[in-house]
Amino acid sequence: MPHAIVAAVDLGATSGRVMLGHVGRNELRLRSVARFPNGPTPVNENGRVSLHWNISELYRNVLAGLTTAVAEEPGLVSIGVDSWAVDYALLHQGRMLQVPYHYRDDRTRPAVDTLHGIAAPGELYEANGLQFLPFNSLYQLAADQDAGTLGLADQFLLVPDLLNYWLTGVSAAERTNASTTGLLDVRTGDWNEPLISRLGFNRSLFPPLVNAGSRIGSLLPSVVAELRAASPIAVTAVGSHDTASAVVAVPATDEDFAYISCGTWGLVGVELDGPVLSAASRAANFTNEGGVDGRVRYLHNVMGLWLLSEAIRSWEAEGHSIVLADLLREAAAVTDPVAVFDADDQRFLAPGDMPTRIRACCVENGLASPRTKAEMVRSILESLADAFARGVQHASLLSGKTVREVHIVGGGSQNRLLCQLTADRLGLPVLAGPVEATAIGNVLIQARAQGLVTGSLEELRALVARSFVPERYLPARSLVRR
Ligand code: LFR
Repeated sequence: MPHAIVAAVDLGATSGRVMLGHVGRNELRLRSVARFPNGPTPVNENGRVSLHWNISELYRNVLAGLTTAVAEEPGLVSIGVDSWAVDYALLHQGRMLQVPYHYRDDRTRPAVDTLHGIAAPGELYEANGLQFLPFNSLYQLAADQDAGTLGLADQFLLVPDLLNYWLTGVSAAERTNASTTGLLDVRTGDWNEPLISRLGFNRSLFPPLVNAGSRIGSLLPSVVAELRAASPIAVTAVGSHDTASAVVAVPATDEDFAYISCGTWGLVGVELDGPVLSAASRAANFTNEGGVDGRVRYLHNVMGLWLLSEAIRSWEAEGHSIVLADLLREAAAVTDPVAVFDADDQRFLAPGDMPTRIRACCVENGLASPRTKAEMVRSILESLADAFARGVQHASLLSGKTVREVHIVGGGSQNRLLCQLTADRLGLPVLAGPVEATAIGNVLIQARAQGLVTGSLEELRALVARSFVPERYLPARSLVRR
């Protein structure tokens, strides 16, 4: 039975990891070889606090992780990189011009209005099918244009494309992630040249598009030396948008499923063969992002575990020591009703004091503010579960797809209270796990490119379901509303 080893580099907004995947026709095992923290670095920019990714530190950690991977498995045949979406580097003749901005930086505010003056939101939706998020790359590019940096650049590389360029010297734009720029034609999946030129961007900035599963190149000799690799290693394009990789690894065995990829964000939706571009879909702010194998990830961004992690960060900054497991146990024991606030409220996007913002949101909406930490956590989880349930219902209604079960994958699948509350509010079974869905999806697409596994996404998902059996949460009968 053929069997091989590939490495997944998976970069999330709060942590990155390098994982080794052992894959054969009936085998799928992953093990972590490196984990490192990630997050925004605040920097003074003319009196404004700007937020950036520490990209060279991230890359250093990736190289160190890959060095360990090669030392442990000298037969490693391929590497694939995924990360969060929308953020990018601008380069001139291969030289990075600015430290990439973090999508939670608010520099796009004026640019959004300027850009909408050129292309109205309805027209943009018709062209790119994306939900409005103020950080979609096209708004960031408009901000860079106003700042004068875009004019200096000859290349735009999204974060995983930048890392692939540093590893191989090859510039390419992987399609699933490129779909989050707002500059792809939602119907053809190609760069939308008329839109690009109308927005005043130079078409030559954008590298050739490649599909997940294609070979990007070989490691540069300097990287081979750094990793102390003795045999050739390919760099393979995977679903380089982390959510695209996570959706590949949803362990669905029934085709009538919805998914919630829950980490920093909660990405709630269904997989479709074609986009939904109706006025109702735009009003509900649903997105048609590119999936692996030409599928459409029809989903909505819910604020996700960011609400919880940022609340904990605020409490810790005030000197409290927080043990997450204790906090979740206390939240589960809360019996009084708590506020269910709108987890989608844009005020929660930026870093900062989350409990104060949540209380303000409750007061403005006539809800009783949570009084204790346990009530605050319960209120966050109830509000997330509510937003998840609404997201699934909207996705089903707007796309016409039947949903009989809901998969929660990613870090949030470990949060038992959140899984149960979501099942209760939906009145549907929730299947939780795998936690490392993104890395698994990354590994599987490399393995398929190497010929170690074959078949459709459904076949890959069946392998995931056999290898990582999800935990089932049934809705509490008393709460079933539909
Ligand atoms: C999740 C994610 C979302 C995207 C957000 C910002 O990690 O990739 O899909 O909307 O981060 O890039």
